[in-house]
Amino acid sequence: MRILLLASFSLFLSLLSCKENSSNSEPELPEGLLWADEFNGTEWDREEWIPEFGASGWGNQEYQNYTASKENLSVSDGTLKITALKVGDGQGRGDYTSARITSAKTFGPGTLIEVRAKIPDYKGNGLWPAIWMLGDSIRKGTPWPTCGEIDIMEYVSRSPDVFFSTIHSAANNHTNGTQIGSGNVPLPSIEEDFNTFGIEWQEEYIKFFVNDRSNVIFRINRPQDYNLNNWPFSEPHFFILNLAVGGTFGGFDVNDDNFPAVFEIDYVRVYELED
Ligand SMILES: [Ca+2]
Repeated sequence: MRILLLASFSLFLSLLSCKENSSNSEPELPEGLLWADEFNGTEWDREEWIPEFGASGWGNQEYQNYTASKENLSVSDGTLKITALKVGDGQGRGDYTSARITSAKTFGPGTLIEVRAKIPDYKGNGLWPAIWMLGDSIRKGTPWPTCGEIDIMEYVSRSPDVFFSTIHSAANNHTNGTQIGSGNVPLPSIEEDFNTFGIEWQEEYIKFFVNDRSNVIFRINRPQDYNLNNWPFSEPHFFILNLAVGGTFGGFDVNDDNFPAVFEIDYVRVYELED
């Protein structure tokens, strides 16, 4: 992992020097930063993000069809905008479009991650925006949940003013009710303001926080007898940013007044943690 981080860091340094050569207007990056996307400019970065497509239901009988069209996925005024739209009669598979992107880069323990985002304005049931990570092994054939999943922030509009942080592994996951998570975390401003959702990720634990690193809402420790089934979190994970509509968690009673619904992400930042 450390080798991977160092490799990412070198890449970052070379990217940084390219940027410095090409533009003097880039904002100054905070100290210790390994990688970030500030979503400046007018396009999402095709090298850093991989869009996913389709209306497969995504394992939860979700309604949205993911596209990478400008209507669903765009960058403007310093934020990434994932916009869900109603394109059909409503209440059915494919009746809505939205977007889901995964990061090309992966990250692991020894990092502090911060994602500043605003949930869509509250208008009723049916929206499910999320900031989360999956173990990179899933890209090489390891099935879910053995690959590992870290849900930094999940929100469902049927439960306004709260969010959830959760981890899933082969030993602990929602299919058998053994996932480990924060439960409801109250955050009344979540639909009105930007908030920062983050994790402090070390070999021995993951701490989830909101708005300030000291504001820890949930901590999970690596088990004594750890292995890939109960602690896949020593392995690299990639980011996923998405806005789902309906489904078993989002809820099937979708309020069609929600649309267009905009999930805005100001930045994704990954810092190297001191030992
Ligand atoms: Ca930004």
